[in-house]
Amino acid sequence: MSHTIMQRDYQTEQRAQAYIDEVFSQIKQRDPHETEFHQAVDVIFKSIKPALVKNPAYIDNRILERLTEPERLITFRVPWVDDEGTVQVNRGFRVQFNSAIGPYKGGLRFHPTVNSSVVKFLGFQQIFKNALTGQPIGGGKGGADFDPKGKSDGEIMRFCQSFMTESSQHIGPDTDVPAGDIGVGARELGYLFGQYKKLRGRFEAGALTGKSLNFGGSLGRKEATGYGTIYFVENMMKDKGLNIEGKRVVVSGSGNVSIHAMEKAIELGAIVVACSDSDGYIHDENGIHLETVKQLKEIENRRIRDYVDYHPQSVYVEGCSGIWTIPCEIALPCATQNEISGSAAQTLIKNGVKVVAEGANMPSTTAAVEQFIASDILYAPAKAANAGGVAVSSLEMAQNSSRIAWTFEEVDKKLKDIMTDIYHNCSEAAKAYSAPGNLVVGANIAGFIKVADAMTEQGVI
Ligand code: NDP
Ligand code: 2IT
Repeated sequence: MSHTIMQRDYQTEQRAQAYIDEVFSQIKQRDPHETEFHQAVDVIFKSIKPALVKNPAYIDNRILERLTEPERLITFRVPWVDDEGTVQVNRGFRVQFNSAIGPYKGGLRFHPTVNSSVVKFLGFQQIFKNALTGQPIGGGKGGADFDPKGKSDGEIMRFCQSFMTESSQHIGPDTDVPAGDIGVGARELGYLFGQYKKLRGRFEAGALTGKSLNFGGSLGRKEATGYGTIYFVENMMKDKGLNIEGKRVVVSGSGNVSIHAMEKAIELGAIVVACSDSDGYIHDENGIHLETVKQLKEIENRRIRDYVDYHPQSVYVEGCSGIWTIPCEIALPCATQNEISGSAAQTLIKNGVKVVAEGANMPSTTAAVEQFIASDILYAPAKAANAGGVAVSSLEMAQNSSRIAWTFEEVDKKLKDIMTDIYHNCSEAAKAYSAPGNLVVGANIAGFIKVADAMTEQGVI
């Protein structure tokens, strides 16, 4: 390479890094308290320099400032009346982050920790996740700082109705399509849909996904995130001549994602030895009895500690973080953000973990991710590993538009193909950008390029 070419490359690289640093420092200055959002931006910014070097038009078009500023952030009052007749007020959010490749799409989270930082981190990473699915969906997210725990069915219904009274004017099948996330499942989506239909005076099935099968839901959506995560793990392992059969698996959480990840892993011959809820975890060396977990968590609304009453050979431990001290070959964080610390990652690695795949969104801290990458763990970042849920949401939208319902087998086959494509696209992008095997770089660059190109082609809007 001639001296001048090398110098030019160096200058472009310096310019790209200076641009990334400048935008990141502006973001932190502007909203200093939004730490989760900063973390999600940092993950993308640490990967994309080679894409900016290859295509400096992204810098000229100020793509990073535009990508990190939501198209719209709606904050609203959610008043409702509890069973005692007392008026309660919660704060609702919807972030419509990016519509470059389709209508805003992303779940609703009802949890006391929800705030603008959490909604923005989730909405931001949703942009790239949705791009990776290959489906025509933009990025959005929403929720409320409402705690569904201990609420009656009537309270949940009144809360959902009030939440939708405000949301209905912002959403629609071609505008913004919410779905579930933590604390929002088929029951909540039913109440949300009922209120949406009443306010609209029309049956617009495609305005929400994750609906009941009785009114426009898709077979396979309930299972999609957890199953998709395992399909992704299968792809990663196959590439290294490994498979899931007989492997010991630790899964955090015992909600929608967790239960279906366990179900598929067990079906493929793995031994799931632990799972948790927000109080603590159970450890069953002979393999968790999933039917008991389902009965407790899906049907009876009880705590995971009650599992030991039915399986006395198992152990319950109070507190969540200790779950990562259990030796396993496959770790699947499927509960919440930042649940694997740097030291938990170190312990997992010391105990021989081979695969870490994120069913939850941003469950590994920055320090944990660094450890996984440095130790050559097969590490699948959330935006790739858990994209199956939103991908099947998009298939639900397609079925709603065409008024046709596919069989479970048809949806499951499409999900498998989508997860295989995501794995190969991330893997290829990692190779093309000099980071073979690094799926963080692969997922971030593949997702970023698709969205940045769509934004560029649509002009400065
Ligand atoms: P659920 O509400 O069904 O389950 C959440 C599970 O995680 C519960 O077991 C819950 O315990 C536990 N949990 C929640 N918050 C915490 C916390 N702060 N500390 C410890 N444990 C906690 O939610 P989902 O299964 O739908 O979501 C789980 C994760 O997967 C989230 O990160 C979500 O963003 C992500 N995700 C979900 C998708 C979906 O389709 N649903 C798609 C892609 C990602 P408890 O019962 O005690 O509250
Ligand atoms: O984080 C996620 O991808 C979800 N909660 C699912 C979003 C959706 O629209 O199905």
